[in-house]
Amino acid sequence: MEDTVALSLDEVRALAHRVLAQLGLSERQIGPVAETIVAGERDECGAHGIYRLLSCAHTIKAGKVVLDAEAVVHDMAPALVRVDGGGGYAQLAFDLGRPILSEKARNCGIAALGLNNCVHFAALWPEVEALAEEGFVALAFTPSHAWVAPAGGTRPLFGTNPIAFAWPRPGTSPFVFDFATSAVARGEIELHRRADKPIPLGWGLDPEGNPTTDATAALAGSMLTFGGHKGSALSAMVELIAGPLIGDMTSVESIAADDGANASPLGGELIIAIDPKSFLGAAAAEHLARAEQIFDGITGQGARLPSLRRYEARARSLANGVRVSKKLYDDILAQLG
Ligand code: NDP
Ligand code: PYC
Repeated sequence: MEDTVALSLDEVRALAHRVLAQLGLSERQIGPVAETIVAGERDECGAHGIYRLLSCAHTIKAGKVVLDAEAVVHDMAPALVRVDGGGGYAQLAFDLGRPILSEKARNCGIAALGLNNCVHFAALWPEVEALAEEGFVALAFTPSHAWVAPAGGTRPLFGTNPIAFAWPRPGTSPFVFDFATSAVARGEIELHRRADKPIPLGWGLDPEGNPTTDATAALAGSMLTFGGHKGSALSAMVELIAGPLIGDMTSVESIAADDGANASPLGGELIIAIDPKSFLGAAAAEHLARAEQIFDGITGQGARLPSLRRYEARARSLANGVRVSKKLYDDILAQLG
């Protein structure tokens, strides 16, 4: 069995702060970036927890993050706001834009936040979950780097392009799902490569376009979308609505800007918030209660709700802390010189 190290969540947070500070990231960015890393580790989302400190180190050392970025708000319309992240991490721009998005969604019933010119390495569920905790139905989308072939093709065109959705539930944590439109996130294949483990067929093609179980070959070749043509169309949708619609890069443009550095993707993100109270007025509570029948219908037949695993992991981690791979921990400590 793999050697592990036990850490409290405060120790995870302190480690993230130390590494990011050592890398020269501004205090203003360290806080929100560290919190998404802590949240990923806490909820046992291995590909987006402290492992991402290594990609932060790589991306920052490659000069691909503006360390002292200042995000700037552009109020576009009563229900539309854009935040230019100034080349810093997306968490900085989201932090600034989120209260404005909430206010606009309360005033207009629906509102959209476009984040521009940001570096992306994180899972999207922390953002939509936070909006659902405020009572909104929320959606988020972002392109990444061109790593994924369209269904029927063999060459990278799309990013791993996640779609996240959250629904507020009375008296309990929101219903949330968040997944890549590729068969898995690229981080998951990277973790297989680190552990020297084969990947299942269906995750990727080698550089010659053949199906492969070799993680290194899939990373060098192309990843595949989930659900054949359906995941492929959803991935194209993410490219469009979180790229050209908000004046930002496609995954092809992001990887071209990367210029071989193998750094985290650069570009945009679209977040939509809908206020059920504006749609439904006094009947909102009744309809949200009716929605619970859907969730009962899922769990009532032994199926699980997306987000349940995370919430269970969260409860465990809050009580007992987390265990992280010793090799990963040592690799992160090495960043501190
Ligand atoms: P998965 O394929 O593991 O899917 C994750 C989602 O599906 C979660 O909501 C999960 O809930 C739910 N789920 C998984 N198994 C089941 C099940 N048996 N029954 C019900 N629900 C289930 O994740 P991916 O590899 O596609 O993506 C992982 C993360 O990577 C995402 O958070 C995504 O945001 C992130 N990512 C970020 C990118 C970026 O550019 N910023 C790019 C690509 C991915 P639960 O969490 O409870 O298990
Ligand atoms: O795992 O595919 C991924 C990913 C890309 C950017 C952040 N995560």
